[in-house]
Amino acid sequence: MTTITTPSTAELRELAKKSLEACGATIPEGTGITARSPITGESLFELGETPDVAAAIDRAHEAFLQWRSVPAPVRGFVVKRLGELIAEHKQDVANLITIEVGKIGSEALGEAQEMIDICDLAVGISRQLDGRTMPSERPGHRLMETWHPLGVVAVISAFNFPAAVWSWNTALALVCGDAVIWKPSETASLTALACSALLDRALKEHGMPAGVSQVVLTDAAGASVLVDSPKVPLVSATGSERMGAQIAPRIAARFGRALLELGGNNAAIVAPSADLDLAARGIVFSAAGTAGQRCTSMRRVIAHSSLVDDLVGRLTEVYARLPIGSPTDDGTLVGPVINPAAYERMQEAIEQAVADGGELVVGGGRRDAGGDAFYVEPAIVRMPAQTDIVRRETFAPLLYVLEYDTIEQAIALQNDVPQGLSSSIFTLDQREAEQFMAAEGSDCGIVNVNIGTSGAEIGGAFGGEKTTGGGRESGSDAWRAYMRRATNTINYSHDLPLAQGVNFS
Ligand code: UN1
Repeated sequence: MTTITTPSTAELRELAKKSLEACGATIPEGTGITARSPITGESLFELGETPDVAAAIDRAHEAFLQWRSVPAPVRGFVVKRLGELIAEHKQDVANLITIEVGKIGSEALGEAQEMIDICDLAVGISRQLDGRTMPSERPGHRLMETWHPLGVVAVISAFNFPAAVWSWNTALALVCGDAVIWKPSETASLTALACSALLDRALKEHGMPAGVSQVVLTDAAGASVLVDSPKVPLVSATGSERMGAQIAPRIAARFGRALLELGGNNAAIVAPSADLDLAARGIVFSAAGTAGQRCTSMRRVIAHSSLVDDLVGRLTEVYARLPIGSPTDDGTLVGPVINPAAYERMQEAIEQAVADGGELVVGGGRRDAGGDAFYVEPAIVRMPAQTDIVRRETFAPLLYVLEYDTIEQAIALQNDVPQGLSSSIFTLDQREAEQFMAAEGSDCGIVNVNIGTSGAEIGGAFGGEKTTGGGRESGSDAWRAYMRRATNTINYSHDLPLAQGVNFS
């Protein structure tokens, strides 16, 4: 095993402390939650659990009653300030993301940038929470709709985007007039404390109620209180399909709304006309970047039989020299996976794929950094068919390669998985690209041409179909999920004509 050198846990702890302090965050005293770094695999701090999630809901609800009456553009000022504070503390937030989830510097800064971007977008939206006006069938009447704040929104976020996913939800929910309770992943509490401290500051500077934003450090039992509370009209949850399947029926049973962003099994089709250099670069970023731990990470390549050998050859060459190491080193492109379980699941998936007739072409080994830190070599497995293991999401840098002969076959393979988040095609043939984006093409929420599956901008709606959960966050009109719609019929005449020509006199 090649050895990896990392900073010491004491050094990471010191940097985390400095970054937290700079953001105005304090570590809650007590026990219950352990902050750990995948860089060394050791614990950083013990944190106190939030004792009473139900009380946090009550506080948020109280604050909501005031916040909903603040004009939306004024709510936008708070979000604008949040964006400024994140920009000011971009490096601090990025440090915490690197320390806690192992992202390389550029990707951690990219995540902080994504937060600034969504704040900008939300500020603009705060002046555009528009409803439609429709013609009424009755003379002297007007028909229109008004969008109102919804209430308390619970944001349950995963470890892999420990800050950005909160900000997508929160920036929009705030301008929409909602209060937000954030239940971060237990593996990313420090990042959550820093980000919520910045929002607390923005709220305070604008004289707004503190209860509008709260973070609860808690486990699945604490999350259940949010999921089951009738005082939480919307639960926006990012995580595994298993988690989604557990909470969705419970939210539905109380007629709450769920915005789910669950698994992905994202594929790229590489067609005969593809620019192979571009395709290889796009694939490597999406499949090996973030150590394969994005919902949008590329898990499958579906390559035309005429070029599959060439493509696999190119990818193998790049994979063999990918700089794997501590994310605190400038040259590193692949940091650690989050925990030992992630490594084990990757090994099991490789074993199963090989048992199914697959060929491990490159990677899969572990690089020793000592202890419980897990640095893995991104792997490529060529598969004879899309077997069960390929149809499952393994949250690690593991890429399956399949081949096809006709574009119809390729699209059928792309769609023949339970998940429906992101997809892409590398082609210079416009017919093929259009076919892929058409109704009978990719069934995913994100359908790209000549770029990989990951790295979406915040301007578009983000989310996917099937077991991905159907939710849409971030740009376009995703804000509507955070509001309730009232349809208004206004009679400005002296008569009372009834709709559908009904006569009642
Ligand atoms: C996620 O992995 O949960 O499109 C979100 C991307 C990022 C967001 C990923 N903008 O890869």
